[in-house]
Amino acid sequence: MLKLSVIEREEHTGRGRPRLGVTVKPKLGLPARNHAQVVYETLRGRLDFTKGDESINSERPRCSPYPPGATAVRGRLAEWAPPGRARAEEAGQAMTAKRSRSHAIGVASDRNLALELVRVTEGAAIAAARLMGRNAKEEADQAAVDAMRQRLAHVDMDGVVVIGEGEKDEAPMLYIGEHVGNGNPPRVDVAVDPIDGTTLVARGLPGGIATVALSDRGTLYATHCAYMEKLIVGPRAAGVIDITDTVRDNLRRIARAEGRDVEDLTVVVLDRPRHEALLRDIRATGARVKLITDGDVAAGLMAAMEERTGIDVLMGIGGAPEGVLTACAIKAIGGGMQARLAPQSEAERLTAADEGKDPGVVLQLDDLCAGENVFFAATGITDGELLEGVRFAGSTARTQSVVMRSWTGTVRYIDAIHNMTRLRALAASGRARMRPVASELLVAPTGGRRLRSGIKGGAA
Ligand code: VTB
Repeated sequence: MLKLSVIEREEHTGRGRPRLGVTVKPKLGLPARNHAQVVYETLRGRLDFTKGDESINSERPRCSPYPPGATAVRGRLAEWAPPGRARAEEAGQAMTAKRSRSHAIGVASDRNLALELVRVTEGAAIAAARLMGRNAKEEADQAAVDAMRQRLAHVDMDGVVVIGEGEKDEAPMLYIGEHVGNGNPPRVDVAVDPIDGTTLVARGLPGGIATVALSDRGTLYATHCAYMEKLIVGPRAAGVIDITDTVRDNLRRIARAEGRDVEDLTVVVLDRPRHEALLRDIRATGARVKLITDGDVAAGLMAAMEERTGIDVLMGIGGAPEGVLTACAIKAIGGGMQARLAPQSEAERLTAADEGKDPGVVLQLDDLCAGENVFFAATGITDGELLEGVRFAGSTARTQSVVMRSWTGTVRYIDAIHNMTRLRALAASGRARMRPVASELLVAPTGGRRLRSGIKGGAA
């Protein structure tokens, strides 16, 4: 016997009646064809088919009519002949439309995609951490990319990489424009940095993280420029920053907003020759300085989460992709961020010009990330101030991650223990849906390629 749950919502369909929906529970285990038939009859009977409360792909394959997604049912609806192919196709489209609405990213379904993304960053972090301190940046990066890509494929989303490892020709995986996810709604822009701080990981230094962000399709700032000037603060000072103003005046206003003296502020800056004048200006105000060698995504997060980290401001020029990723997290934290493209070479100036972008223009947080539904996840690779790194102990790997969602502003820290013995066994038996990549399972890596587009690094 069929078990259907019928829901009534106050919300209207726009056709003069309330939405009256039917959910056919996947756990019933109906084969795709029978499931399609029930959905079809539901739609013909003028009910709305809804499936918003749970991830179809999270159902156990044995029970689910859907694997590898709702495509099977949609396909069935479209091909199902009686009582008329056209109507069946119509029903198929109706179902797709309903699903798109009910899966509006993170709102109607109240789905927190960041909780799914954390599995992606955990995998990348474990894979990269196996190669910590080997002075092998490319191998570590490759391992993180492999793991991240493998896991992204299982996320219920129709994603396009906007911030990635570079151009398709240079980066065979997670390249800009690559489609990721299983193709189901929601439609999202994806920003990835499988390792922010490859040098840190290669040298076993603190602060390397794996990170991913998602935002509604078309809402992330896309550029091929490599460098960006950034000014980041926490929520209390969000309204007082002005990247076009002097360092002194910015720090004075930030200190006032924080209810502190300028001397009490800590400003984090990438340790680069290009920041000589900036550092002089900061030191002249009496503010404290924290220099980092790499990893300005984590540093930007720390500046925005000043309560927890003791860092109040991030200033200076870092990676542009890192800037967009950071902006996604700042949206959830509620901090303040302004940026400007900061070309460091003639080639980069030409790139900006080709894109029709003026490096003088101030980019506000919403220019970098215009989405209302933004999800961010990061997992520590090496021990850092923001996150602990991966710890291996016999058959387990421990990870620490932070996940954020802009809609609610919730920030969660997630400690996880991964049973590598069991994962290894599942991988060997072919029963793991998400097969761990070689380096996660301590299998010797096969050698890597440098994936990231090579435009950075030419300048001081
Ligand atoms: C920063 C840092 C990154 O790039 O964004 C930096 O956070 C900027 O580029 O970890 P330069 O190193 O050329 O200054 C990274 O170091 C990653 O490449």
